[in-house]
Amino acid sequence: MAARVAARSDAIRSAPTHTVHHTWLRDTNGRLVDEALLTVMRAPRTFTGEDVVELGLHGGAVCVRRTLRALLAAGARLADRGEFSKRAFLNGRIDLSRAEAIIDLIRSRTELGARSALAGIAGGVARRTEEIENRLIDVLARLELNLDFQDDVQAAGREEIARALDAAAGDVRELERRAPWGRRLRDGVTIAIVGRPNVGKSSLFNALLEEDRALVSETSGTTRDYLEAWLDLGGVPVRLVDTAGQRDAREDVEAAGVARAQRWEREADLRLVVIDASEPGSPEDAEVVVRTKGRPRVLVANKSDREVGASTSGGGEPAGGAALLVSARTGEGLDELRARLEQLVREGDREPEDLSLPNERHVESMRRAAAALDLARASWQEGATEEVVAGDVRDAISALGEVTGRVVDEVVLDRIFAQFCIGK
Ligand SMILES: Nc1nc2c(ncn2[C@@H]2O[C@H](COP(=O)(O)OP(=O)(O)O)[C@@H](O)[C@H]2O)c(=O)[nH]1
Ligand SMILES: [Mg+2]
Repeated sequence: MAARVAARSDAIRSAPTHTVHHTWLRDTNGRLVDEALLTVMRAPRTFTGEDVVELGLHGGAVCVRRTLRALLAAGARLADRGEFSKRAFLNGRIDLSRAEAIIDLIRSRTELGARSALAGIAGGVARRTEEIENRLIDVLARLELNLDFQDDVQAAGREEIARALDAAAGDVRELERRAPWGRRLRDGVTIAIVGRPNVGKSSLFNALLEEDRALVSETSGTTRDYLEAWLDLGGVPVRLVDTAGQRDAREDVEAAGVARAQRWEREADLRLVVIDASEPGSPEDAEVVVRTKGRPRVLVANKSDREVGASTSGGGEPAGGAALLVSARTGEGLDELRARLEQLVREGDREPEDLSLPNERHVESMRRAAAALDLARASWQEGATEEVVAGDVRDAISALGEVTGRVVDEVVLDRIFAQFCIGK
């Protein structure tokens, strides 16, 4: 196919594997399209395990579009989403957990997320589950053997099998326990900045991002829609959302913004509730504090640089007794705020040393494997027959086999590869 658009097509057709060739690309009408470097890689040592040609083009969207058009006219077709990875999987070049880790790497938003994805591509999760599977296959073999032996050997064997089942269940659960970190790194955590107008939400948004993203103004109701940006807090990708100040809106557009702010306030994983330190006793501040009570939140009193009561009558209880005093203007308290947010998004967890982190699909398989192993242990202790216990062990092995895709159904495959972008 590539030879149809490339000059020196004979040389390219007969090129040895893993060689790079300079060439000119022409469309079917013979018009020059681009100058390119063409890499020839022949099966089986390629990503998909099939013959592959890669084109290195001059940058720019136009070159790519023209080359693509020429290739399509010459009879090529566009790949489906994830088609290359799916072929690699079907040809046995990568297992399913590695294919998923490729998606994780492409989507990663923090250094830690990328490191974890790379650990997955290197086979971290796959190796652990395969190792447990192998031990369980040994247990199966022992169960078979046990049937053929006399009583004293059998007694020693019984104990060993019980221990092996215990250890396997323990190891599966240990892997499963890392799942929250996997979820955190893959999905990120959403923090919504909420409060009444003019308390400094947008100023804090900018200060946390260390860039001027949101408009800041003395005029109330400046932020109408919401704004979002990604932030790295201790390795966790955080989607920070700046919302419109909540009040009885004067016009439709603002009312729509307030409705969105309310939705963020309800649905975010964590709320950064901002009140004005210079206006203690503000009834609107008291409202947001009460409204967000009992939900994950950090209360901050902003404008700590200003004199208290500068613009109100003062008096009454300060709305946020336990609020962290900060100033978006001077930066006071921001390090502490960052540290507090970081601790909350990590839910107090230190990151695991081994960054091979199972995803939700893996966890679902691991739960079933652990449950089957629990059954096997219980039956074994109660003196069930080898056949019965072997059945449970086989269930555990096939559940674990879903992680690498050794045992997997077509629907699951389609769902996984549909998450890829085209060209991967
Ligand atoms: N003195 C002082 N003024 C602030 C501080 N943070 C925000 N402001 C001012 O308060 C006004 C409203 O800020 P803005 O971030 O737009 O508030 P928002 O409506 O809650 O998004 C602007 O005039 C800001 O300059 C602060 O820490 N100290
Ligand atoms: Mg604002």
